[in-house]
Amino acid sequence: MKVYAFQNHSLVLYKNSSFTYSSPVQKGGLYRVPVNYIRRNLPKLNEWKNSKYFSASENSLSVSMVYTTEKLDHWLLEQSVDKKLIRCVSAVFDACKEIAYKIRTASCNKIACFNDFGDEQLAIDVLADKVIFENLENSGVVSVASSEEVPREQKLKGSGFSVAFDPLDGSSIIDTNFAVGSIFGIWPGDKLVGMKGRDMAAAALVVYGPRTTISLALKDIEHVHEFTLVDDFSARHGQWVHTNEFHSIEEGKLFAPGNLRAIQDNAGYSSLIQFWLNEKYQLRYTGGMVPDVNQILVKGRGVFCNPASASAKAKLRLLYELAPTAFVVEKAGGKSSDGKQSVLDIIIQSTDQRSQVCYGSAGEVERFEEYVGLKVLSGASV
Ligand code: FDP
Repeated sequence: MKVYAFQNHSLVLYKNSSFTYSSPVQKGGLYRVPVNYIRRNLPKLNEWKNSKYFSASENSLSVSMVYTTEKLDHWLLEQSVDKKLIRCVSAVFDACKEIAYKIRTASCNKIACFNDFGDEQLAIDVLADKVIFENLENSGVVSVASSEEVPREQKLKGSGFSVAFDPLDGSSIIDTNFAVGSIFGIWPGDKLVGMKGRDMAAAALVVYGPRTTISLALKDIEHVHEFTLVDDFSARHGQWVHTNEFHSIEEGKLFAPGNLRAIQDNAGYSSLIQFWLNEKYQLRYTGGMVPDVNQILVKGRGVFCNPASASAKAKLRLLYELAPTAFVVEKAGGKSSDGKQSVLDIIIQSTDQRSQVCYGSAGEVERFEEYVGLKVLSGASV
């Protein structure tokens, strides 16, 4: 029997056997118990196992319990988010739920992971791309969509928003079963090129790890909100529940240094790495940008960077990866920089535009600008 405790609001019980509960229940399925009921009847959560309201024996019962906040749709309604934006965000969450399931059930060889889609066996990143396009199209509120897989603006039949996404970031580590992610940027209107990150209506970072989570940032809502996919053993492959809120990124000795090969001809980056080593920072780098950045939100401290050099060029794309991630990081109280300015202030000139980047606490991003800056990129000697 497992007990997972999250914060406030309601208790969700999963049952795959019988158990006794004070109200009549059906066999099987999911039961939501209002938090007031829990407070009245189970003043101490850890006493629940011995309570008269839940009885269990080793042989007859297997119950897992999640003590959590509200479901995604209730949360969105409570925040008074624009109805069209709710439809767009819900389409993203629906797509990610399906992708999470496909990733969990994929089979992998040494090169890639595959899953069934219709009658075909498709690589998981191609599959993720299809699933997202279908969900955005069906939402009716997306007029333009563009994906890192097919980097051009494609007209959809809806109207209201334009969405850029990286369907499966970290495709080179998916066969190793490391955490991978998806990235979404949602802009109002019907174009992506010509916009800035700061113009976004919403952005999201999705982590497919031991848990599937989405860190969602909405323009008019404070902070970043984490939703966790909680399995409900149904054909819907789970439901999203609000599990965390990220509001500050403090100074702290945690670093995730990307594109390390650039230290060969970027002396500023080499010095910055030396600074972190001298200061005995904790190394936490997986090679997947989404989990590497998302950890900064969860821990509330740290730095991620992916600097460039003449021989190790910038790899990450502004539209699909950098701008949406910057939107999430800055909403969570952190900073972003390309070496000189916030990533949110860069005008997106083309779908393929790339940049070096740093995300993290204010002090770390300032240090990146000081050590790395644009020195190598502008041709200045370092
Ligand atoms: P991947 O190529 O595996 O999709 O966005 C691309 C990305 O992963 C990032 O997630 C990651 O931070 C970066 O590339 C790692 O690049 P290198 O493996 O070239 O260092």
